[in-house]
Amino acid sequence: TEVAPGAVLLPDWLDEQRQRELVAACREWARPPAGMRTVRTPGGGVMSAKVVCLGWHWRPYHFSKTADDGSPVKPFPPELRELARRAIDAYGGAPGDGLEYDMALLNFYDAKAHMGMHQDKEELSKAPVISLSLGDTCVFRFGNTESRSRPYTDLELRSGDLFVFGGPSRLAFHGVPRILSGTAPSSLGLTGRLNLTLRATGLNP
Ligand code: MD3
Ligand code: FE
Repeated sequence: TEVAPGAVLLPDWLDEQRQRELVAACREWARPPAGMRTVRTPGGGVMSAKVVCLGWHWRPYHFSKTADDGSPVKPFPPELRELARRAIDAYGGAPGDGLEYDMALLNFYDAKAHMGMHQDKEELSKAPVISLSLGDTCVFRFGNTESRSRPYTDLELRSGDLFVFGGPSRLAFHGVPRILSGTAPSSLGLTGRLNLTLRATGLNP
């Protein structure tokens, strides 16, 4: 379903088996070196969601190849390149779209974590951002391209949902005001929420 121009939500896109495999892989990717970390924002704040990066290391306003602990960033795995291609197919991309994905950003939310309204503008590529939700349901706030305030639409993202943000929606403000604690499918063995985004940085290796 097209939520806004270029923003397509495909509920329940990942079956439970695939969700379990992804959660297991994310746990591995979260291990040090270059594992899960806390992100400090330039304004002196701290993000409440914990972050893991693959392919490129993201800091606010900057991509690099070196993690905060000085280790090289983990590689972008071929399985995620294939997942991106399938997601862009499902979104309705043209043949060949979906081959340029080179980084993943994993956000781990506990019951109290949230994410303020922001735009994702670090990437040089206009390729859509691919979002996969795992674990607890969240309230996702999808706004406009002008400011972080109204008008915006609140919707729930559930475990297994695919959401692709391209076209005019690529630069929309968005955030996660809250996590609905205890709503994760019990078979996942996950407390909290895990969001996996796949991106094309448009940067050279
Ligand atoms: C719309 N993550 O990592 S996913 C982020 O659930 C981020 O962890 C949220 O915002 C999360 O930057 C939201 C949905 C999402 C991701 C990226 C977008 C929506 C987007 C980029 C552009 C427009
Ligand atoms: Fe974002």
